[in-house]
Amino acid sequence: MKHITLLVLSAMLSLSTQAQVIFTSGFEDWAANLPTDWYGSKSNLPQSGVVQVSTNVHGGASAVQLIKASTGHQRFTTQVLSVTANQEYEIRFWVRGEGQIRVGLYDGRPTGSGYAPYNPTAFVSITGNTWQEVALNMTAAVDAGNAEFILSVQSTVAPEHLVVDDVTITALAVNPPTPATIAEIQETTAPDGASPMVGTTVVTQGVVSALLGNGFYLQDGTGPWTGIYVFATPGAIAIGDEMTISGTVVEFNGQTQISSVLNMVTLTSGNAIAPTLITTANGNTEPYESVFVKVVAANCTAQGSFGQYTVNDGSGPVLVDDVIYAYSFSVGQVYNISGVLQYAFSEWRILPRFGADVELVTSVGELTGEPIAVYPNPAVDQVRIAGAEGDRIAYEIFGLNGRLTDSGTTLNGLIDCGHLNEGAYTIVLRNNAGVRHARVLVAR
Ligand SMILES: [Ca+2]
Ligand SMILES: [Ca+2]
Repeated sequence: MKHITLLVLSAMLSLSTQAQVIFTSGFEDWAANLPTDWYGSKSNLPQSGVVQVSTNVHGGASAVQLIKASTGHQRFTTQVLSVTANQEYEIRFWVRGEGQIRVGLYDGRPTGSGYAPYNPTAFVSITGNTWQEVALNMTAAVDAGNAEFILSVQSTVAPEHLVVDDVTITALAVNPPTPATIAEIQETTAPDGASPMVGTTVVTQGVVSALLGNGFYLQDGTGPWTGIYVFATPGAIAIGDEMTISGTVVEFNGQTQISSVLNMVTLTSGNAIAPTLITTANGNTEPYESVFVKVVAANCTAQGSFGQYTVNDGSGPVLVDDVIYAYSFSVGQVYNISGVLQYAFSEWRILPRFGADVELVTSVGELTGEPIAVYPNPAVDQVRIAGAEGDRIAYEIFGLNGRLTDSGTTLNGLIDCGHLNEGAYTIVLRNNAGVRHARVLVAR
């Protein structure tokens, strides 16, 4: 049973990618001196320039003669046809006589008064009055049920002018996009961070994590390589939308993007997105490009220009930028900050999305991270971190007022606290595995 279902599925998939003829005309049916399947509303060639020909036809009993003796093209169009956005069509026909001919497409697109640009479909010059076959391609920009394909003619020469017969319009086969996870697109060892899939048309899936004016970020799970920027107007898309997107992988100013988007489908909405906890130093590294990240207990160390601030959790500085949401950080204060990690203008920056992405740490209770045991507790001049005796782990020690009191790196799992005043402290520990915290009382 399963086998049969798979066969049917694969048959459907292969059908959807095969070329399909959508229109044929041999100019055999005429009414009121016009071919019945031509002379749509976008025609501006006068009716006097459209003549039924019954001698030296290519097929059947008649063909059409198109007369436009001067320069300055005029359109002879099909009746309305349905076209699909981003689908390429081949317009194939036979022609004889003398003059210039090219193809075009009206699909009601928002630009060019609804017409596809003629460039790069240049005029083909016809001479010698022998039948020749011409095939030219046009790509629809939008889904349209009122599209008209165009034969554009000029500089036709008597007595034959241009005679056209046996037109076939075919929706060309589409190479199906390559399925790839965001991590498969992003993970790279290239020094410049370029995707190994540059130039590939992919289909991928993720949850929208942030919106920009002309694009958005897509997140697939958590961890390195799990975010990507999509260069496409978000429209009605919202944060939390789970989407399937097909488009081409490109590198733009050092950032990996999905561009030339073919298709976007929203599967579900309102999905929660968990941030990937990173150190501020990791915020300057390729694996976290476009990932929805969170830094914890980061000191604001400087205010720059253009809404930028520098924050540092002790591991190294990273920028926070107001590209999406402007927050007035205070130099010297400690923050937990979530946002997408953007690479632009040769800089890495965390972009918070709204107020909830910035937490001012005013008490140690707000620090993120699972608690970890330390001993002895109370401590006198040293504490030892349980289960981390052999590791070197970056730490920061915060007083009850939330202010950073000390920072350093553990040696054999030991932290010195002999110089601390008696009292309660929170120790924040971070390594590649994440962020943990411990409470310790210093008493003598
Ligand atoms: Ca014919
Ligand atoms: Ca990249």
